[in-house]
Amino acid sequence: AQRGAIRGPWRFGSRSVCAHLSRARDVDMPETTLLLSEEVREALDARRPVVALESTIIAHGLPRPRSLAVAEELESLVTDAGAVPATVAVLDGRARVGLDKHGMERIATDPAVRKFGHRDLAPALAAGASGATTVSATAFLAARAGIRVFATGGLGGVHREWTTAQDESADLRLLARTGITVVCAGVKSILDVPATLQRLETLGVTVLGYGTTHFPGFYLSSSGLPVDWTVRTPQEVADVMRAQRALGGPETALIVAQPVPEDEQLDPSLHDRVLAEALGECRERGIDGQAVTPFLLDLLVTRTGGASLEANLAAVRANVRLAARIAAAR
Ligand code: PSU
Ligand code: MN
Repeated sequence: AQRGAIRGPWRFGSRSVCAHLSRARDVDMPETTLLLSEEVREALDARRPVVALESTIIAHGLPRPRSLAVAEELESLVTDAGAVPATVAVLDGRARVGLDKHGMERIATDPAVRKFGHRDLAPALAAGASGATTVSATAFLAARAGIRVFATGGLGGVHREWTTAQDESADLRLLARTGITVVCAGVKSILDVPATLQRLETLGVTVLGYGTTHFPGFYLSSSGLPVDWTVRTPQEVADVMRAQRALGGPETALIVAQPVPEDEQLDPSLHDRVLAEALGECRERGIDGQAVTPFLLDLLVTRTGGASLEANLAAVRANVRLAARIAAAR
């Protein structure tokens, strides 16, 4: 395919969008499909640091109405660190990279906002639907826009009942084929963490522990499992990103796993007790598919008296700050 070519009946509104999209391998995406906010487009043009943020955590991962304040806080953390935030979502059938205040409010407060993984994007766009994007959809759209760094809380992964339910988050497969650096606190501890790490190995996704020799445990600072590589500065992450690009080959994500600070983690014994209860209730109530993760996260918030929410927020805040520093490192 012609890189960056303008084809078909679509019209690209600006050359800069073409330039960013020319990173994409063989498909051109018209500007009407992927809308970059003015701020994000300018920053990418000027090669200033940009950090992508997902919206599922805002719409379905955190309790309302606090989620709106959190969404705004996360964007400010990026701005304070000298980078431009790009929260990703689908609104009225348009994939948006960078939301305005109204868009952010809709994601945080409108109960009709759905949860879109990567596979939901095409039908959502065709139907004119609105939804928050998970890690898989966010990483995809951010990479398409030319953004290299993305921050979230905990990735999706292999669920504990995977032998019977085959529930493995689409996050993993998408990250295996998308060139983006994802800063996270590991994978959500509601998952089968060893099985998820094994899948990441099989899929060829590089995992770096940030300031740790152990894979973080989302709400907990450590999952108890070792990581093969440890980095200690944003510059070291940027060096790995550069080496990854220099090597070429299939594009895969780089996972930067940063532990939630120990004094902000959830008490491990409380975590284990409450999680066991929540998993039991999820099974009894027959909750499945996309509903599993929001159900478990929400129940944990209630049963820990809000402590899991504080640990989740502490992890996300730290990840957003680190992502901004990585985006700024060359
Ligand atoms: N990180 C958080 N809270 C969340 C999520 C991540 O701190 O709610 C979301 C992400 O959007 C992730 C999704 O992609 O949970 C995983 O959902 P599932 O297991 O249905 O793939
Ligand atoms: Mn799932």
